[in-house]
Amino acid sequence: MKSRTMDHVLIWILVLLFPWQPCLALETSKCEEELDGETVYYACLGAASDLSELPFDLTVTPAEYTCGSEINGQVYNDYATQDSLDSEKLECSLNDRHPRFMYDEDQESYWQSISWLLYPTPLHINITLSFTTLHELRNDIEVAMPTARPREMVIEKSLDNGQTWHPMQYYAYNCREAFDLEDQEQSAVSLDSAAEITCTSEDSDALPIVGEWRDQTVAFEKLTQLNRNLGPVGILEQFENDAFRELFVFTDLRIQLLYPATDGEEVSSDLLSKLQYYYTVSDIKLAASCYCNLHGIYCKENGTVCECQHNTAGPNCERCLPLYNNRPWMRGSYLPPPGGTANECQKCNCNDHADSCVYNATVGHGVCQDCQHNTTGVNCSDCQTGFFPNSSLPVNHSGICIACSCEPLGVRDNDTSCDPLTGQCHCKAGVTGLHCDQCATGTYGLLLEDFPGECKNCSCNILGTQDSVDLCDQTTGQCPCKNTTDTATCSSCKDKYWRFPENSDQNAINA
Ligand SMILES: [Ca+2]
Repeated sequence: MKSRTMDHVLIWILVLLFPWQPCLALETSKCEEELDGETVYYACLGAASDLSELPFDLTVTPAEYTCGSEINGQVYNDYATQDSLDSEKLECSLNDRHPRFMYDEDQESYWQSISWLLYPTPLHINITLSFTTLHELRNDIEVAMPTARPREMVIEKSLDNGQTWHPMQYYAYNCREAFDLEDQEQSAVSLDSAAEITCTSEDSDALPIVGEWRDQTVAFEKLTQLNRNLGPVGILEQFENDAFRELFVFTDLRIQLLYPATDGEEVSSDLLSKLQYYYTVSDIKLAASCYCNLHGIYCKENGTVCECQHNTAGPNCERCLPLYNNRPWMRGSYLPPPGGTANECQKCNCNDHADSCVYNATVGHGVCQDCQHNTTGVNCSDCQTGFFPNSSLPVNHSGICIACSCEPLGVRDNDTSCDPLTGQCHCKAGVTGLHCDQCATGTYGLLLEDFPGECKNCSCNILGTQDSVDLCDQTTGQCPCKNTTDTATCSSCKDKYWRFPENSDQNAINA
């Protein structure tokens, strides 16, 4: 077994060799495999994808704030750089500055907003990336902004498809003034401050760009910095904590551009100087994967739902399959590194008689629901009231439970149940048989309409019956008469016979 120190060394080597490799990784990307007839489960995680490989929609709001748009009948396509300001205005067209240039993998092309001619109306623009399902960030977000970066900006995220938003990082040239927050370098993040949402001045510009296009970004680098400060294993340990892990999970990301870099001239009436205040984005870079709770590698249906393994289900593999709730659902774990733990859902023991079960903490395992085939019990291993097991069949056989078929007229207190092992119905006094459908020896008539449910004595005249028996037909009550005697109880001579027998060996005498 590899030591923890070796893991540290190995992961650090990987991080140093491949700085853009995802911070979060597992030894194997397999979820499960068959080994010697047994299924072996592994925590599993797909490879991180770049933005270009992920399904998302990007929207700019207000949409008309893209350079070249028409607002109230006027086309806003003029802009300037400080270099060009004194000589001429520049113009852009919507086609050249379209939002799609933010993710076209071409560093030269870029989106550009309108210039801030509308001051003092705020130049607030939201760039929203909507993913249809939860994704997890696997590395930094880098927003390349080739002209001046905003004076104020926020990166936010939503976990509910844009219904509510949570800030991830504030950016301001003056954090105190803009957001009433202390200016803090992202590299200062520690375990204690990991959940804190901070403001940094590192990625903001004070002035409009002077000179050429610049290779500069606004970055969200909490994951990388934590990885650096906690160590690659340390950060994996933190992912056991829900609040920590959720820092990096999202359905949507939103970049709020709140104030462009200006030289302060916006407050004057100099329209021309306002031409140099605007935003540009040439590239949004991030690495993410669909969020499957370490129970799946791929997303299917155009990236909208996880292809769940480990007997899990749901868009994010966030629950167990119906018949696999023998223990509570658990998220997969990165621990122990580098392989992690699958925490797969386990099948309930329902003996093939149920399609679902629910974990019950009191009994300590899953309780089967809606047992079929007349079975019952937490494991569908008993027969329902009114049924008993066919001992010649295996317990998972659909015919395992046989109906008691007790005769209602013959049971005690209308109880038509039977012994759960033998199938013996609960007969009232004087009634016998497995199903309580027979009168005891010497009685008859349980099912007769004249006196239903009663067993009457045969009352055979033993002098008139064969072998002197006092037994009669169960249904009719007919005693077995000698060939010379008659009536139900064999108490008379047949026609044409006389002198009824005086002992058992005698017959009546033929006339
Ligand atoms: Ca581009």
